[in-house]
Amino acid sequence: TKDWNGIDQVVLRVPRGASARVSLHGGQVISWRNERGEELLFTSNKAIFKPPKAMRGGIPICFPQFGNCGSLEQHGFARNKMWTIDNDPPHLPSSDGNAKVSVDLLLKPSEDDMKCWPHYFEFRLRVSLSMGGDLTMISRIRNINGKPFSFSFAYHTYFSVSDISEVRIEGLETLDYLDNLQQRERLTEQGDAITFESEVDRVYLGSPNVIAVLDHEKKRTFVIRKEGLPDAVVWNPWEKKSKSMVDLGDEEYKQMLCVDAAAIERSINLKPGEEWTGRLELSAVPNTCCCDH
Ligand code: TA6
Repeated sequence: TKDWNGIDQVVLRVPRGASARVSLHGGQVISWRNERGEELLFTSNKAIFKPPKAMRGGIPICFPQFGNCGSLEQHGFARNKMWTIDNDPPHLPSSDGNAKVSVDLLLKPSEDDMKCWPHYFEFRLRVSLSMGGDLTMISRIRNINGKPFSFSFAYHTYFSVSDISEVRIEGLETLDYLDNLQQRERLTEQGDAITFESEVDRVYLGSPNVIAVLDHEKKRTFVIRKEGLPDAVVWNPWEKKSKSMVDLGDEEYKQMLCVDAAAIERSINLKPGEEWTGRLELSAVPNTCCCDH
């Protein structure tokens, strides 16, 4: 299908009705719906659909750099480039036996990109996106016989929540984190769950591979399962920062929460011929009970 600027999108739909939609601009997932057709990802009403800028929301891919700790644009170039569909992807057995629909997207270097990152011509980034009961993204980055290079990576996931003040994150307790609001100072999480009363912008280090985002009002829990992604970014801009963002409504911070499976603290280094894999599996399950425990 075509999208807002005539840019190709791929829609994955499973018989039970769940679906996902990914744009070839940036390889960005821009919609993930459950079997009842409810949208599970946040997209700003003021999102700017104007390539090369990434649209605010969904799941932008941050590569080869997270944030602005490097020489490249914020979060690297991958989310601002045109990707292609691999029509003959390597077959991979589905991990849980569920019927899945999938698509493989490729980011290949282009002539004019080679200037912005010395290794641009030496890597291939493949994202295998599949829908079963859950949404699975497997990114594979290969150094195709160039010089060794290193990178950081994140699935910059915008979850749709009913009211940020009714949301809690479980699984990051006791971890150290870098606080982007305090010059990336290294602190330790004290709480028994993360709740939100103000702007939060943190990189949790060495996080476990399962994180739960509980939306009390929607009686829904997002379960994040990750492999090869040791860190987790938690971000909500809150009111003041939202007002300074042209592509985010003043009140929209209440309906969004970024929890990004990431590899940030320690860059990933690839020698020629080596490949890295970062796997993300998202599911949205009804809260078993609505009691606060
Ligand atoms: O998610 C962490 C973060 O680096 C925040 O500091 C904020 O800048 C956010 O990403 C959004 O970045 P973007 O480039 O998508 O506006």
